[in-house]
Amino acid sequence: MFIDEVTVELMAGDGGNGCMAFRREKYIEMGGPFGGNGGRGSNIIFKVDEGLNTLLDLRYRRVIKGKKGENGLGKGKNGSGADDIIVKVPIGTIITDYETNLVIADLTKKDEEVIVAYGGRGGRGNIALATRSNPAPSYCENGEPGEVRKIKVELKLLADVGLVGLPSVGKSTFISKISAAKPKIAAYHFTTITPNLGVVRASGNRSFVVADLPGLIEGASLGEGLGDKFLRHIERTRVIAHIVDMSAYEGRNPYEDYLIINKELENFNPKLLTKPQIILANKMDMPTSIENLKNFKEKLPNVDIYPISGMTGDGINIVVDKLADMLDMIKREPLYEEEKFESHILYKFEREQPFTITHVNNEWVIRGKEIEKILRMTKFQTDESVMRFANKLRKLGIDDKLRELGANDGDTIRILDFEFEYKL
Ligand SMILES: Nc1nc2c(ncn2[C@@H]2O[C@H](COP(=O)(O)OP(=O)(O)OP(=O)(O)O)[C@@H](O)[C@H]2O)c(=O)[nH]1
Ligand SMILES: [Mg+2]
Repeated sequence: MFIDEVTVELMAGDGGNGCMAFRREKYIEMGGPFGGNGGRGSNIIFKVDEGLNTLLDLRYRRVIKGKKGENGLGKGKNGSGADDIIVKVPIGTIITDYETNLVIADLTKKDEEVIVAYGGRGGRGNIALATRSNPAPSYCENGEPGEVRKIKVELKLLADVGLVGLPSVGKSTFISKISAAKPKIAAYHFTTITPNLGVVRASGNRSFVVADLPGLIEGASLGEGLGDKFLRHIERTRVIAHIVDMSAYEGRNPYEDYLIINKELENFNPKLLTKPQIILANKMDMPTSIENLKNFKEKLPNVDIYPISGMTGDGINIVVDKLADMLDMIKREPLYEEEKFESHILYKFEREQPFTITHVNNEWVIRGKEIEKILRMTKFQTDESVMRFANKLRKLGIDDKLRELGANDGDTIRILDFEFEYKL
């Protein structure tokens, strides 16, 4: 099965917890801090695997979860980091953030990889937390939670030439003649239901990749037939080879067919019409084709039209070399503008509001990624760690805001499932 779009939820691994321990040695009475740091949680990485050509594997993995880093231990032992999760995807895979629609990565190169969700860093143990003013802290941190995000994964085939046309005009026959691709060919419409790729060799040791796509019909851009599902694959091709059936099979008119297809391309994305297009007048072996081609040419006097027969192979070598010549002249342009990409770090700051405060059922509820993260990283075992947490609340400005909003001594404050009393 060919799958070219999936949404996936990613949960990178949490960092391991830091450790609080003290040195206890025979002849040393008061040992120093001795707790190690937790290890980093798994990142979730997407990597190109050239052997793949569909996103099918991802379809059955709606949630991808990273592993937690190991906890730090006594005797200064740091926990080890969890192995990263590598998700293999075909070349041409685009990953966007589900909420912001910003592009995280467009993977177009062999073995290219990108971290899509970052694992949490390990919590610090009390060795790492020692300072000059507090050389033996009796607290440590929990690991940082791993990044959680929903993404859209799309495949846009990385072909040089896209074959477009109405059903049964001979697209699959053509690709089977010019490459080693062996698609299904038949007289009924929509024989091809998923794209086929073929590598074509041209003169001068040149080669390029052609995509045979399912047939388009009027209204395809609105979902008719196999719809716009496959139009996306044309977006990345550098040249469009538009095949028109000159035999006027089933009483059709080649010129009208030609207009229908261009209209659908334009409706889907006006940029498609600015791509170089070559017109292949196919089925020239049929008796009616000569007359039809003459009329077709009259309608399009300034356009180069290449007569071919995918069946007999007539004219196809000329077309193959012409395509190679065209490709030599056109460089591959990036599919997305720079601004459409998210910059992983900047974007975090933009999106995250520091915190919100609501007053419900006589409780002040504080929400916010940063404060929730701090809470989850705090171990409330000792007065010291509670003090540290209170300091952070003050630093983030939460104390001031509560006072401003009229919180009174003794009111209940809640963050996630943690409750405490407000003290002025
Ligand atoms: N006479 C003649 N018949 C052809 C030629 N090319 C293709 N055909 C026939 O036209 C029919 C459709 O061919 P396909 O190659 O399957 O057409 P397609 O454009 O891939 O069709 P869909 O996948 O359904 O969109 C088949 O019966 C082919 O044998 C040609 O050059 N001459
Ligand atoms: Mg076909």
